[in-house]
Amino acid sequence: MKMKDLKKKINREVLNNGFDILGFTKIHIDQEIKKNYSEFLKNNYHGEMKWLERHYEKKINPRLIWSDVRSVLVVGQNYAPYENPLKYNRERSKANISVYARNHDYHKIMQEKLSKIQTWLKNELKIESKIFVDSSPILEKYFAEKANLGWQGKHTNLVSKKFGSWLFLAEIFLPINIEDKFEEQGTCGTCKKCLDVCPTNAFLGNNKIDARKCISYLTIEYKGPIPMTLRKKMGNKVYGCDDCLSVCPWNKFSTETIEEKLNSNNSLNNLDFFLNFDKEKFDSFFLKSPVKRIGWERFLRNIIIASGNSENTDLVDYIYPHLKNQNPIIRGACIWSLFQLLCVKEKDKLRKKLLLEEKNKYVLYELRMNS
Ligand code: B12
Ligand code: SF4
Ligand code: SF4
Repeated sequence: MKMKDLKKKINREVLNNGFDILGFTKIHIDQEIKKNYSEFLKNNYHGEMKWLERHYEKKINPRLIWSDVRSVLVVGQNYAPYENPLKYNRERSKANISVYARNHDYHKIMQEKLSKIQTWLKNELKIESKIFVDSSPILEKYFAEKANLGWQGKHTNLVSKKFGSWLFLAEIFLPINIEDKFEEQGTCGTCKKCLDVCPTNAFLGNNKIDARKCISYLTIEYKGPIPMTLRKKMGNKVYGCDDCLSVCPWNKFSTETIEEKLNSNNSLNNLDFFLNFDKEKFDSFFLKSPVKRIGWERFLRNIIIASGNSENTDLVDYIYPHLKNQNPIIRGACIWSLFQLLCVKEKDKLRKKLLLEEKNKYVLYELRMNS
């Protein structure tokens, strides 16, 4: 079959399976990208995401993942929300979950579609393949740019002229040489809205991020106590952050996703709704959502910090019971949060009580720092 016809066939199959955009590229990785990645690691900008170190060799050499791979087919899934998520930052008593996590888990949805395409490739074209989404050791944004899906914006994510900043990425490794001619899809120009909007100043300049400061990292990946200096900046965000994506001017060309399981039309719940949860309720409420992967305790930590930022003193009664939690990180978060909401007299009462009862050094440190 001619290359042009093969591409056409695969193109049709990928779009028929519900993906929104695709492109082919070779597996070569530019020297500069390898250097940037290793600098990112050397500077420890990845924080606790140690798997990014373990992934390094495979990421810069896709043949270590699959020795037969010759090309990468990159697919994109539009998950554009129906309204600008920046507006949710103002709803201080609500638990602000990133639009990508308000519905079903995109990993599962994309994996199912990729599996169907993989079977089709094998049965129809006798082509073996490997499929990947997100957590695999693949430079997804780099390959997406090379496959003409868009360009890596200053916020480090891929920007598309058609879908703005709202594309999930996934890959199919192919054992054949098939590629699209690289054509620059666009640039950020002089815009730097994403850099300016970041509440925690996580960007180190164009295309560079210190992930340790990113609210997405802090709420999803980071297990410890949220650094004190960043707590207020988290506002009501309890899972991920969309600020740098939301301000991107290219979003004006995007249209709401038609993938029902990925739309973010469901409204946000109040913080007290979650403060009343326990592990069982958490597991069943987030059964199909990506939120479940952080587990109840990390989610509760985030909910308590957001409650401290809410200026809603009604939440105090819902926070108090969590002071008895076995996990010192939860008790520490409660202290910080209560000290944001209580009056001087109540703070004093709480301090005296905790000084008698609390034995954990870290929790006592929180008490000292917040007194
Ligand atoms: C680790 C990770 C994170 C980390 C680190 C983020 C980051 N920017 O690397 C954290 C937890 C913070 C994160 C957050 C988010 N993530 Co994330 N994440 C990943 C993951 C698993 C790996 C990315 C990685 O390798 N990072 C390491 C750095 C070194 O890689 P890099 O950004 O590609 O770095 C390059 C550039 O920065 C550049 N560079 C570095 N220095 C310099 C200097 C100059 C001068 C230049 C020109 C370039 C340059 O070179 C580097 C090497 O290629 C990918 C999936 C994957 N397998 O790729 C998803 C992925 C990037 N995440 C994604 C999403 C959606 C998000 C969030 C929006 C989720 C949310 N709403 O909370 C946020 C966005 C935050 C942000 N602004 O990046 C999507 C992005 C889709 C897209 N359109 O690009 C991906 C691709 C997952 C997917 N399959 O769809 N994420
Ligand atoms: S996701 Fe939020 S915290 Fe992270 S870099 Fe973007 S704006 Fe900053
Ligand atoms: S907000 Fe501006 S600088 Fe940031 S990615 Fe979009 S176009 Fe580029």
